[in-house]
Amino acid sequence: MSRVVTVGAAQLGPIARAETRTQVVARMVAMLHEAKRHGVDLVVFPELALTTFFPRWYFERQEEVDAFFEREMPGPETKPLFEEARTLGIGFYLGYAELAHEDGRVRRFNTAVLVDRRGGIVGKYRKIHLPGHAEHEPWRAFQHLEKRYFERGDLGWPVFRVELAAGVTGLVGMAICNDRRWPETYRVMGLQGVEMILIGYNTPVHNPPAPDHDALSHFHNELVMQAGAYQNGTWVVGVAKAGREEGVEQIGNSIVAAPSGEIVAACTTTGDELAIARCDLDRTLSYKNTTFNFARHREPEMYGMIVERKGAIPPP
Ligand code: CDT
Repeated sequence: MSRVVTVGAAQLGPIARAETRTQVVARMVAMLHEAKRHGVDLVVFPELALTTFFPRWYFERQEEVDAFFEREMPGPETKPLFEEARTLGIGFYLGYAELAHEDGRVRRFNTAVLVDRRGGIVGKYRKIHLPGHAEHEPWRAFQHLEKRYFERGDLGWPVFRVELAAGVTGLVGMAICNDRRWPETYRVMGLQGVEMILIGYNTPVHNPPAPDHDALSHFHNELVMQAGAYQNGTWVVGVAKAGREEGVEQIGNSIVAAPSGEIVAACTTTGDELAIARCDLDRTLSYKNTTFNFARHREPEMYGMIVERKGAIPPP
């Protein structure tokens, strides 16, 4: 008996600043229909999928920033996405900027939700590894102000038990963009038995502090997700918002990596494109039960430094 979930990596091409959420949702709904025609059970959309990638700009007024945030999910513009997915019986991952009123104050997070085939939110994740900088740095060709506009996520990396396809329940976790470069992200979910990790991203080709990495951006994208999949015996679905957005080139290269570490599906454009993979969740078992049998082979008492120390301290 296999446990197959058909997954659609729903890469989005550029979203202009002037584009409305209603227009973006219409593009996403079109992708849901295409997914349905191919028998897809679960669609993964990118990080901050409803608007242009606004951390590339420095805004002086908070109201300008807040215009990119959602106050409710679903809200009036996103409800059609939830309703169409429910009608089609498709679950989805959606990244968006979340404005929440919590602990008597306004809080802002880079968030993703997992919606099940019945249209209900069954999981939430708030991005933990926020890249970039907190102050305006005019020397850069463009800004990356995630550290200014978002708080660090406060939910850890929970793993959710969700019915992903008719009669197939799986263990699903989420991460967002820069999280995918850190092995801790995958391992915390691996330690909860995760079978599929969903990751949306916006990755500029050009990295202003390290332009010598630019030519390696696709290689690094694949490297980290393939390694995360293999080392934890899990499926990994990585999905881009891609293409030239407001003058900034972003990578595509959306992929599905199998628990073997192999890429089994990939987008080949930088526009709206669906890459589809049939993912048997039981293919995780041969890795989880042998090479990466954590209970048998991990040596956590030797790993203390990983949580005790933040930056590297070389020996004297
Ligand atoms: N959105 C996001 O997290 N982007 C970052 C750019 C980092 S610059 C190396 C990423 O890790 O792709």
